[in-house]
Amino acid sequence: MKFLEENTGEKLLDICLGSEVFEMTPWSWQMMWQLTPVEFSEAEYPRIEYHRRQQFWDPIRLALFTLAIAAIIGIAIGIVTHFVVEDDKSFYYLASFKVSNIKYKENYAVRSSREFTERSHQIERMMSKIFRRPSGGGRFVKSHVIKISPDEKGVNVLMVLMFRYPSTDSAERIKKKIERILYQSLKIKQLPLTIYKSSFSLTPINSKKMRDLLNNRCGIRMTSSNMPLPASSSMERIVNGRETAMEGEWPWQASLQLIGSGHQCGASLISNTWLLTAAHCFRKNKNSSQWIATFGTTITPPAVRRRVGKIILHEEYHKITNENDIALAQLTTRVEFSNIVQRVCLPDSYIKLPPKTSVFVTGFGSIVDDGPTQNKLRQARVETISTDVCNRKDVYDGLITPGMLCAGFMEGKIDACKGDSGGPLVYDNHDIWYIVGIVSWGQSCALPKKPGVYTRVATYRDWIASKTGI
Ligand code: 4AZ
Repeated sequence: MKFLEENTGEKLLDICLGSEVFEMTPWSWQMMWQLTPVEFSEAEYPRIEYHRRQQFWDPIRLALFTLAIAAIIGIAIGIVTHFVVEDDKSFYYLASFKVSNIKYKENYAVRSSREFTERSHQIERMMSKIFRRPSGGGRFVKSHVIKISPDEKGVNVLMVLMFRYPSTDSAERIKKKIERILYQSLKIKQLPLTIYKSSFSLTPINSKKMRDLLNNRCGIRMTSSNMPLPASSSMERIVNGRETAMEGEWPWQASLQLIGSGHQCGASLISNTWLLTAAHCFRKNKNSSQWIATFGTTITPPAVRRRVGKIILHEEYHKITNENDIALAQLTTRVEFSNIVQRVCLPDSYIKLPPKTSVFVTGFGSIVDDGPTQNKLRQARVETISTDVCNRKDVYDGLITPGMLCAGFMEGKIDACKGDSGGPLVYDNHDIWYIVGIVSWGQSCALPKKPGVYTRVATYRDWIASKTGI
């Protein structure tokens, strides 16, 4: 007993907690020392229990226990992945419904008309109100009206709705969810438009059908992510700005290149054959057979490449004053619209952007004054500046004519630069992008009180229509 007391003291416990736990029981101590079995005192019982528990972990039990733990961890990871990391997929639906409190107007048939634009924005806003609920989990992405047609009780609306749900979800199940949300809203929400519930139909469509339907629409970006564009940092500019995050973010951007000399200017796709650019881009060379246009976020490799068949400069372009710095280039073969290549919308001549409106400029131009062309497309958010301010003595001292538009910041830092010329300055109107400016000129790049000067596209809307029919 004494011996055991000595050998089952702290020392034994230490050993038992170590790797030799199965060997170092009181029994094994006893065997080791060739002793006869002994009785244990009351005080020893807990310790004996402890050792029994250790024996409970025989190798099979240990293996089973490990397996069970691994399974639990696996399931937990699966659940977390499902809810947190689950790959979201875009689901598209074609919705059609009757609205009773809209009287049909003839101009609804003209997609570029003010009537169609305003009415479809109202309908799209209403859809956002219905689906962009706090509990909606950001599932609703956007909607676009495709057609407003007459109906004896008002108008018929055809529109596409885009949602993002986990890829494991089914289009039919999502359809039911969408219908439930819509019907609830029709009952409880004060909506500006009266939709007949019985007229509402929703059809799941695939991304190709969605593209086909929206191809009739300009200025739509179909980026794989629908994350909003991050705000630009205070130091951002195409000079020092950020690269475009993904393919398809600026699908109308083209690079105009002289065969053998590479990128010269930017340009914007306004139809499947026409590019809008700056007249000064062709000062060196007006021979269309020497030019090519590429699309995609990198110059090399390009996503799409086309030859240029025709170049039209504005008849009144003045290289000294930079007035009417606008030109058109026609591709020899049309481009297929896709997620990567799309046309931008042309603004109606009535469009007027107030000062300090956020607009984006994109291009492959240099990031320092007189620097090299960038292979990866860059972008910067700038703000419109009123012509009055831009014509101030300390700014451009009266050089800004009605066909020009200033954008940037009075403190400088963010600007387009050499090589961005001819490229787009675009404005986002309810997810539809309009080209409001063409990079034209400026005193150096990103200097204080010397913002970028752009060709004001709205001024030339009729000129563009007269040359292209668009
Ligand atoms: C250029 O030389 C150029 N900062 C383009 C834009 C600006 C200045 C110069 C505006 O093509």
